Amino acid sequence: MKHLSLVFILLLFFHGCGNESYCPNGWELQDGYCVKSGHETDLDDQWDGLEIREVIDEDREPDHEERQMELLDIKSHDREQEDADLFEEQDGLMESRGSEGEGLERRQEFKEDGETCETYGSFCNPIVISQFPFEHSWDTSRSGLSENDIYSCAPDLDESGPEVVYMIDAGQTGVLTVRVQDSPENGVDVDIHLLSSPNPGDCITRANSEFTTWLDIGEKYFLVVDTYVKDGVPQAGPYTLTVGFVPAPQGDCTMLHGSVTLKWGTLALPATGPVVKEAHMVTTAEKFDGNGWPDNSTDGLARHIELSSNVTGFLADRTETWCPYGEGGSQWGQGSSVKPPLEYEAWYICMYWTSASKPDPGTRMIVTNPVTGRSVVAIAGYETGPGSSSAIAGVVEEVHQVLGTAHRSKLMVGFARDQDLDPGPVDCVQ
Ligand SMILES: [Ca+2]
Ligand SMILES: [Ca+2]
Ligand SMILES: [Ca+2]
Repeated sequence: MKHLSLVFILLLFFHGCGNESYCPNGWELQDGYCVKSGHETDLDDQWDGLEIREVIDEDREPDHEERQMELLDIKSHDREQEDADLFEEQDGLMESRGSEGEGLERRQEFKEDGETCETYGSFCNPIVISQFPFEHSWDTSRSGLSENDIYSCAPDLDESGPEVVYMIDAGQTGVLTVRVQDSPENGVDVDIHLLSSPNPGDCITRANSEFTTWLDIGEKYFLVVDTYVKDGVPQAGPYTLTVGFVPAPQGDCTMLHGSVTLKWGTLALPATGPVVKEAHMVTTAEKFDGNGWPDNSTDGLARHIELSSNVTGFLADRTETWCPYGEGGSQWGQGSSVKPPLEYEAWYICMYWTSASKPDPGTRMIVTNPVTGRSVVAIAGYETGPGSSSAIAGVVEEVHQVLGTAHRSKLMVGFARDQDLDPGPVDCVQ
């Protein structure tokens, strides 16, 4: 193990020295630094004595304009009126739990000539999701639609039972969490599939009960609740669908260039390496009796998750408990500084700072998945760790979930040049 750690530290330093293997997929070496392919570096900027590497994205602008044009098209006046009409009818549908909607002539792009779209919850007449959190209880055994049997995401699974089709219109880039609650103990197993077209070959992701994925503005997404067929028997029946969305506003993801002193050594930033999954901290919004802290690893945790979800809109299932008791004399859920506010705790990052290098609470860092290019604005200054050079940083579980990564996955981290960024998912425009 000792040898591995040493190799890792050496690798870290080689990174800054221009070892080409440092750069992840989709990034390239320029002037000794990893930048996204197709970007140019500008090393002139200075901030707080740290050298700044400005990343100029020449390709991004027209692409973004195109997306805006597409959005404007989608959001034409007629459409908005249709949306309003549909929402009234959807409300009625939800109250009556599955009665047929009337006159829902909308989103007809996929209707063939002469075909009627009477089935509410079909591809040419989908149930539109445009407000979050969205919740809908229905029953696949009451769906008149059964067109998709197999999805490219999981071609071995038999989904030939009846399905219900939703369309997602978030109107902006962000992170979607979809959950479906069914009852396998009663022979009901419906699954969730996200498609980029009505074609089941265009499956983006799927799950038995929950998935989290990014949506891009201007793209069209269908969400299909489909019935799994087990031993020839369709597991159709009632379900409750819940959809949450965390917007990813556009932001400048430029990371400052410099080095940071940690308790185990000096690290050049931005750095790419293993990032551990951290537990939860008690926030300024929470009150506890007695000594003011949780009594154990889960005391008040469900309330914490609910409060946090209400603030962020992030609905994915959480698995971590409170930060452990006893580390440096700490209480359950206590970090190394003051309590963070709710909206910061959901996105916190820590490194093994020294007392001199510890950033002020609220300091913005950028965390990027080097495989997908997706990024989160993380908040430093409330927690310190992990206490070993075998990981470069730690992030609360929400950050890993949003980036599609896990405990010790390799992530790129650095200090944000823009310290006014909103915490959470970010649509990097620089
Ligand atoms: Ca089906
Ligand atoms: Ca299921
Ligand atoms: Ca299933």
